[in-house]
Amino acid sequence: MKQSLKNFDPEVFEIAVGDLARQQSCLTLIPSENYASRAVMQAQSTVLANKYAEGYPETRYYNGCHYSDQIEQLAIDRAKELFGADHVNVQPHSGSQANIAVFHALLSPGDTILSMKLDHGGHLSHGLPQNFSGKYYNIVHYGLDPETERINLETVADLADQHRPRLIIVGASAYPCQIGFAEWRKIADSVDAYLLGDVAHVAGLIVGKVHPDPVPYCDVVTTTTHKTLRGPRGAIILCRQELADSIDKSVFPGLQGGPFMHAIAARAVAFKEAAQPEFTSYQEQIISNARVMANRLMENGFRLVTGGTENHLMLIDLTSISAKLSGRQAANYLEEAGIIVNKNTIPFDTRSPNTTSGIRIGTPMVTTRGMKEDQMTQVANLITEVIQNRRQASTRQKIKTRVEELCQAFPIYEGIDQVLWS
Ligand code: DSN
Repeated sequence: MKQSLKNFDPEVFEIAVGDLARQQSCLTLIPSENYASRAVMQAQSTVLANKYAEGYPETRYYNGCHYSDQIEQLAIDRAKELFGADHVNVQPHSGSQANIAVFHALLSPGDTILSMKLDHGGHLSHGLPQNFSGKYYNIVHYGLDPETERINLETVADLADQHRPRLIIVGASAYPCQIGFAEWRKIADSVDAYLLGDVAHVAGLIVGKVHPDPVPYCDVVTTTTHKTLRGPRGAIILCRQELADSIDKSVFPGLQGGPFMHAIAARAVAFKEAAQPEFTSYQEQIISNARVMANRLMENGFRLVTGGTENHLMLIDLTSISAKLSGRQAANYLEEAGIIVNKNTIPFDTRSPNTTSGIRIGTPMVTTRGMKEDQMTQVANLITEVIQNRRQASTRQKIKTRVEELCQAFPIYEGIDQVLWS
């Protein structure tokens, strides 16, 4: 009971230390990840984890919830202020669970949902046939326009008119363009549908005012808290006051039991961080870094889906380099060189999601490290060198050394004792 993790279970400790070293020495460009701060991680390892607190502040099903009530109310109040929302539920364990809770609150099984196709940039929980959403609801998908590779709002409006969905979902996990929500509100109103904004990827950009705001237009907004928002893993649901009761009941007791109070504490810390002026500069830098990286990649001969980026991510169409090169191969080559990206389908991809013709790249993590435009040009050139010389293992070794040097110049955590209880 009294021994430290390091002393009691060196096996687990060393694995965590190993991943810390990996995170320090690799350039991670996965747009949905980030480095949570030391304060966020500390809050997440507090004794608040030991408490069952089913219910909501002041209406719990367990005794001894005084501090659980305080922490959850603090998280709610901070999130409401940060997003300007009428009501916030801070309990969902993940983005998918937040979406399930919304569906349970607003829909009956078999109701129609209009949402974006996964292979055009949507999300599993937006109606993939193998996912709960595809099994329990009637899914109609919109995709991207083959010419522009953007969402065509006229097509969305036509589909809505034809299928009369009860819910329209706007939001994506691999879409490099900004989304304005006012037009979506008009489409939803035209068919009397609810509008859900799933802004998991861009929540930080929204707080930083470098992306349009969904809150005035959507009935409900879901977001994870660990992507551009840079908090701990988890999710929240924002909604209009009249939906508050049904959303809360849908999360608990509808879907979840005890909330993770330590995770809620860490969310509260993240909301405080996101309210600081530096957070806005961080979000501006993410966007600026993404533009610079996209431009250099295009100058180096890569085609990017939509011809660039308007947010934190970009999709490289590898067929512009070679018809034979898949996303899986490219991501593996890059990992050998210390650059972590993920394979991703591009619109109208002929390859499977496991192989893909694209890779997805984002700037939130390198921006958290403090990198700016100059480093983005360097990173784009390193990616290019790896891909152009993909038959040469020696190039990957050479680039790995340069990646490690760059990472050393922009450290994330200052030492093990900053982030691990030793
Ligand atoms: N899995 C996330 C992503 O990588 O975009 C979405 O939830």
